[in-house]
Amino acid sequence: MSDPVLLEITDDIAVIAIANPPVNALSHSVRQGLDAAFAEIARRDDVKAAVIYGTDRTFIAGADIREFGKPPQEPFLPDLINRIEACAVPVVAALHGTALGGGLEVALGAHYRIAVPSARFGLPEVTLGILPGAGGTQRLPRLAGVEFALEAITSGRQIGAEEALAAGVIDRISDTADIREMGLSYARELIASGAQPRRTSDIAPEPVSPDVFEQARAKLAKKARGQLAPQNCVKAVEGALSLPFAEGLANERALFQELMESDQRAALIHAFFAERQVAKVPEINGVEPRAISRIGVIGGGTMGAGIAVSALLTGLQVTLIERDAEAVSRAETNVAKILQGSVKRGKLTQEKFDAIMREAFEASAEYATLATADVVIEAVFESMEVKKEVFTKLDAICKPGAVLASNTSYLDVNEIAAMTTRPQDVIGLHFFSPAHVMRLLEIVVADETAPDVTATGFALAKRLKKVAVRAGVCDGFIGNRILSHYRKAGDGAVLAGASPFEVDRALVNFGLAMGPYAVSDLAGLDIGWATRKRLAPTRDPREVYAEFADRLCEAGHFGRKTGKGFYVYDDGGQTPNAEVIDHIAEERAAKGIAAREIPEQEIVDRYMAAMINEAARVVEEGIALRPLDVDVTLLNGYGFPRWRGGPMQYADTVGLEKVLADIERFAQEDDFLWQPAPLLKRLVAEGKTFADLNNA
Ligand code: T1G
Repeated sequence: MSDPVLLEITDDIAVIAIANPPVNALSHSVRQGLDAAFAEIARRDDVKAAVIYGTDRTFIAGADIREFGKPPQEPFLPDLINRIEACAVPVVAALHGTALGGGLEVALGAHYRIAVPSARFGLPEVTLGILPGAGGTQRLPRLAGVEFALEAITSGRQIGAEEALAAGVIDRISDTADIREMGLSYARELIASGAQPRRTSDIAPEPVSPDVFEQARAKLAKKARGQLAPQNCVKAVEGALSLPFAEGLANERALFQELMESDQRAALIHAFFAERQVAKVPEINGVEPRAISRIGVIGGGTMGAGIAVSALLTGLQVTLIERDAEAVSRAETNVAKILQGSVKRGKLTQEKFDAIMREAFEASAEYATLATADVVIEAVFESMEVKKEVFTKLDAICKPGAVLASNTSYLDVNEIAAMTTRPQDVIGLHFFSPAHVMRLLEIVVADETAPDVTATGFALAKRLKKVAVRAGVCDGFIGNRILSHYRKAGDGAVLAGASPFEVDRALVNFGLAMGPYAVSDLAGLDIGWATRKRLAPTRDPREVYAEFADRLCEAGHFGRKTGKGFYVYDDGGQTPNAEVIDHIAEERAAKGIAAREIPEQEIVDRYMAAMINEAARVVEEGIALRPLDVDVTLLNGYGFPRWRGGPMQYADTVGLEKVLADIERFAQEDDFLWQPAPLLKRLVAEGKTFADLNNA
């Protein structure tokens, strides 16, 4: 591989070009190259300034995350950045693309910073379970103030060039396509004006009240409950105020190392790479997706309108079909309302909204308007009869090569494909509600789906900024199938002695955004009830069926929408519904169950063991390609705590032996629900992990 760092001397200026595609990460060879370049500059007396810039798409996007977990190699990044800062001549960082993490830290070690208008900046380390470990927590507070630095570092968010300029992170914005020239002309100007090196470490940080740190800690204890990195970020920034620079840097390093060794860092890095690896699906490798510019959506309800907005926001043309004029008008209102939400949140200008509604979006009752659609996504009522009617019409109307997709959340996509004369063009695109917000998209590949149709599904997902996961056809695909199992484990814990409220609390403490019973109330208890009734004829008589939720539904309590479910909803918020306890007590008595206290950890163990066990089956059956596909699904569609990496990462962290032992323990209570998955048993026997399968 050619040298990733090139040094050339032009007009007494040392120009350092970094060429380490795809994102100029600070790999070992890049660090060595930069170190050598600044050693060379220190040796020469004909150099009056230096410029660092990134070739191709971006400045440095950070340390090379692939090196994490391996023994660090010198030069270490903090030392390298100190060397850049110590340079005897002015150093200019010429910035474009994304200067993130160690990349921004390199720029902060330079003396002057100039950027193009589209450049973006950030210290996203906290999203990886670590913290800016190369001076970012010490230099950013000095340059931009403690409060700006605290917010930027604990959120990990990206910052635009204008905001960076206003905060003092960069000195100039220059609208040019020639990054090298931009840096050179700034350097020439600095030389001409006799400018000297301007070292950020020399700046005394503006003091702030200690309350600033206490408030940050308290806010993060709620917002980032259970997470280590945000709290260490606060401590590192605190050190920028309370310690001299060198000691602040040492404090940052110690806090960084502590995080590097944590399970949370391993889990968050796993999530980062899994969300990229999940799109690497063998069957579409090298397969050209079909062109996508016009999308058809059938159904203008919550899902259809959300899908339409998701496509409209990425510049696609959308034709939405409803059954009659009144439904068309309702659909238009739904779409406009969701888009207006983006305007209110500042994600869309009113002008753009008007342009979308005028030029990109149309709603109609005429299927004929779909004749030019490249992809049509059906999002109508979950009934095979209705789907049959829709797909028969689509088959007759749509152009050859149009992709016909169903948003069904559990119906058999093979059966839907068989309703058409073109099963090779049929696929499942299972969006999650609200479709314009949730990142997960399950791409359900039917038996006859053509590879380029699957590739088109992934291309559409990328266009919609979704995280797509390939799923095989089964009831519930990946996520909902696993969900039905861990929900049963929750019910089992309730029948054994826990209350639904204890189950919710245990899982919220574990890191879920909401407990399963609160989620059911939110979604509507009638939905789960309908599913259970649908599956009743096929239910195995050995299954221990929990009835207490049915009792609530029979009484008309469907959760938030009726003001009462597992919880009672009034203007005082939500409080446990005592009626539930009576239903459960009656059910235990009828089933002859003597309730016992279920410790919080056991609730978590039951929940996780059921999730992991069914996930192992889903992987073994090929419904999910790899364990990482299950992790990506649960992280992006089911609120699984990201800092635990997903159920399979969690299983590897606690050990598959423990998971199997838990399953065998619970099987003594219910040997139908708790049957160890063969894959899990095999991995334990072979001393392997789910991670071993990810890389197989
Ligand atoms: N290291 C290694 N590989 C990386 C990488 C990185 N930092 N960033 C991206 N990649 C790979 C990625 O896996 C993918 O690989 C390809 O590049 C394109 O990425 C000391 C310790 C820069 C905004 O957290 O946010 O610095 O799948 O698909 O959508 O304080 O990548 O093609 O084989 O995401 O255009 C801090 C992480 C590191 C930035 C581009 N930096 N990257 O997005 O492309 S920690 C980050 C991103 C650190 C210091 C600490 C995004 C991007 P493949 P992509 P994209």
